[in-house]
Amino acid sequence: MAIYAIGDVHGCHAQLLELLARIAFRPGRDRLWFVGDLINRGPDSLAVLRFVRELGDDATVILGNHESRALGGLAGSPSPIFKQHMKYLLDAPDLDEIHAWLKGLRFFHRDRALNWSMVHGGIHPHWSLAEAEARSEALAVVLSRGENEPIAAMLRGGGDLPAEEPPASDPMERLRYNAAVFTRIRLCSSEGRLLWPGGEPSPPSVNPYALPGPENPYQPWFTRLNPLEEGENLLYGHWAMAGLTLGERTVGLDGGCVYGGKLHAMRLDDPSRPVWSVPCPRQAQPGGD
Ligand SMILES: [Mn+2]
Repeated sequence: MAIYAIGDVHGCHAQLLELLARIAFRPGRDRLWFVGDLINRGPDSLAVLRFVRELGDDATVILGNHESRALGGLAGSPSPIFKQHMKYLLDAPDLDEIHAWLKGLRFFHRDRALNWSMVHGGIHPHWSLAEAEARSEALAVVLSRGENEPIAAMLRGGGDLPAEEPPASDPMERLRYNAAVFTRIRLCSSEGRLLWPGGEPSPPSVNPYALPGPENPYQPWFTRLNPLEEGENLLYGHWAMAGLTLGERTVGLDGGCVYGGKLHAMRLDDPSRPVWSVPCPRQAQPGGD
């Protein structure tokens, strides 16, 4: 058995199949980890969803901000822009099956035997992996209950995300903050305050999507991370403008495939961490989440 992690696919079905051919993926024997954002922006999100879902136990998938947004929209009253972006999903004859499958996915995955964890955006630098697991479970409970109102509130978008964790007296906003951290975190101050795109006014020099310069008060979350438990490693996606980021303990796998970059796979159960990459044509303009 081999275990491969795959970066943000964003509907690039043909490139996913090409990458699986490149790694000589063996269904029923090998395992695939997907860092989230299977869907949107690219040409064939529905084919990617169906393909990955049909992999069954061969695939471990976590929620990206795009799947989270899909779940939030399906639970609430979808905006016109949501209906436009997600028309392929809303019109799909197998929407109910896909929706049920998405609701069963987690925001964070940890494999203690492999010593790898996986998240789409990241974790708050002050959290331990155990704390991230607990927070992810609390979110999964709300999804598994299947009640629309709390799911819509928990996964609500908007530019009003707080820079710091809301008080315990506001449990729903806490859940919403945790879901946003898992799927969308990028920049963090030395005090642990988060910078959200469209959120509180950021220093004019900060592009919330790009890697900041060294003088910037906001730095990537993974550079401020508490030391991970001995031997533990953390895999993430989401940061297309940073591209493949091979850190010692953290690995960023989003190669911006949908923006004309690459779709990457990395073998997790091989200490040399080999990487395979497939180039992709540009299907969308960079910028945004
Ligand atoms: Mn993303």
